[in-house]
Amino acid sequence: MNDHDQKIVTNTLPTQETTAGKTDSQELLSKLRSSRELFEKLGDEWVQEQKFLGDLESRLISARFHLAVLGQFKRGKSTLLNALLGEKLLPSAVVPLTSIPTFLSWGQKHLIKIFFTDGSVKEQATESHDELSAFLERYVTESNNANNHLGVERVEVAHPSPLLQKGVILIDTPGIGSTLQHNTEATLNFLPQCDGALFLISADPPITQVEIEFLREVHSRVAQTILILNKVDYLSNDDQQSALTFFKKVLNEQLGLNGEEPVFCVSAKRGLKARLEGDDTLWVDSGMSQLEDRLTRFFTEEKSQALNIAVAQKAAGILNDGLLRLRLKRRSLILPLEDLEERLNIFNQTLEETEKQRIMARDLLKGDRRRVQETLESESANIRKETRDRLSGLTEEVVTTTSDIGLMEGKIQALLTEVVPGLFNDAQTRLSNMVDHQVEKALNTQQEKVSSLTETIKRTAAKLFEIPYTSRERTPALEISHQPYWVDSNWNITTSPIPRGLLERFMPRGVALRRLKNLWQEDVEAIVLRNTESLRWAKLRSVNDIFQRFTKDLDDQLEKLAGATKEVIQTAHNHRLRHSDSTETLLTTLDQFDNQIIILQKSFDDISQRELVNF
Ligand SMILES: Nc1nc2c(ncn2[C@@H]2O[C@H](COP(=O)(O)OP(=O)(O)O)[C@@H](O)[C@H]2O)c(=O)[nH]1
Ligand SMILES: [Mg+2]
Repeated sequence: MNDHDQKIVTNTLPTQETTAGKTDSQELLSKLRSSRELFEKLGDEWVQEQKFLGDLESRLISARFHLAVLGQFKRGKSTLLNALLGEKLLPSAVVPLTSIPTFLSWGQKHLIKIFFTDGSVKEQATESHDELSAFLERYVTESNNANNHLGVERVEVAHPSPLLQKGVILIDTPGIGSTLQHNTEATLNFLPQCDGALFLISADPPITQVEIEFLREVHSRVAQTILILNKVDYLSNDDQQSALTFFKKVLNEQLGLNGEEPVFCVSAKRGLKARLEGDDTLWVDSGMSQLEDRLTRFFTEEKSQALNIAVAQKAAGILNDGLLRLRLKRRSLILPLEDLEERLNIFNQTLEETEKQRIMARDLLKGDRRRVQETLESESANIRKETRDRLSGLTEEVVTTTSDIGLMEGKIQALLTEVVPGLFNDAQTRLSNMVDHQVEKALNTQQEKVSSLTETIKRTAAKLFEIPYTSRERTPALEISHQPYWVDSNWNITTSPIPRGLLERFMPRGVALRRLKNLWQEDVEAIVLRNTESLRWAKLRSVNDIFQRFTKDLDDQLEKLAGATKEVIQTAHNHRLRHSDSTETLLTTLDQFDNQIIILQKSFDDISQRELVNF
């Protein structure tokens, strides 16, 4: 990494302060860098350590906290986000918006990116506020993009707000509620990948049963929820108190919360005004200032602490491995030559044995993969049957309950538009849960197997060369990256282009109805087939992809460890044969590195200990 890169790094790190004054993330980052540089000086035999430590640096730098803003339509989600940004950017409307989430993250300049379901992207970069919000409005509002006919998948906005610079990504979500039922399901599917949620209600009208149910689900799916009572500017102090008491009573009775959950009372509208006019007093009065503090302090710190612990522990483990090989090399430089060769032979036998076991484990994994694919196929067949039954039932009901044949087609179209997305979102969630669970189990078993093989290699080497070695917990390699993704897919609802009911109107009613039932049955069949197929295909691809990547990662892990361990012994051996006179100098250098690694390792341990105490 050159100087230029380093500058960028420092600028983008979350910047919470600890009691020591220096940020933990920054201290950790600088230790990671020192460690990596140390292994770079040690040379190519430690290239794995250099790479792993570099990976940890990037992970720390790119850590982001995903915070979804939730609530029914018109509770003021977009207004609240605009207030936090200090700009009227997101469209705030009286009509329901489409089911398109907007991701707000930090950028030096304003930039809007519209991602379409066909994979294309449209960008708008301008500092003109009007152009930006007009551009957004074109894609995310129901009035401009009814039923998402433009095929937008998601929207990303880069914005230079200080809150975003702290590493928070704010997500404006479609409002839940009865109007667009499938939005609720899509939002719920999306939540487990978020780190926290802001849940908005207001007193106009008071919390509804739909919202209570939604909040209940949110609570069970997302780690942290912050409750917000918005639009308090409508209320007198007394009214605000009674609204709050009522809300807490509901939380207690319906959700079993003990009443200690803080509820932030805000006026997003006044907050926005305060930011636009630079009125600090109004910002505090609007309640937004307290909310903002809570967001930065609580969420970003909590997340970065957990991440810091994980990173520090991993780094200590990496140093441990590097140290073991350094000592192997040192020992290989001083053992009598014959003795060294004999030990190297024994070690090679161990490597052959672990290689055999690795091949066996890989075959087992192939079997697991086949079984996952079988589950996927049989569950897709179930989904096909269930959704077909459900949709046929519903269309038949329309046919039998509508007396005017001319009205049927419209009714059925409306019904399909309403029901299909929810139905297939549910199916998708079910299929995913089922398959993911099985995949995870298979991969975990494989992970354990490979971990135990790598441990065998290290232990054998240590024992054979009489080096003290304590194993360090190395967290699993399996880390599927979790950028939240919106699962509200573009489900197919197209029926036959030939208008129905024209011909049929002139037939005897019994005949006409039978004919229409059959025709719509065919449409339903086609819709079900297209949707289950796209669902099955997408999942199959992702399953194959993850198995492939994982197998390769684990193979690499083992192969590289074996190779690197053998290499240090081998190069020491070569060194002995070629220039035995310079061995003393090399030994002294290795001892110095040994000391430095121990010091760094201790500082990683300190960071993870200190963080743990703070929790
Ligand atoms: N009086 C008042 N109105 C608000 C407040 N926050 C939002 N609104 C209004 O409520 C309506 C819906 O707001 P919007 O942000 O679009 O809600 P969303 O659908 O949840 O994103 C708009 O007319 C806003 O001006 C508030 O704090 N006080
Ligand atoms: Mg909105």
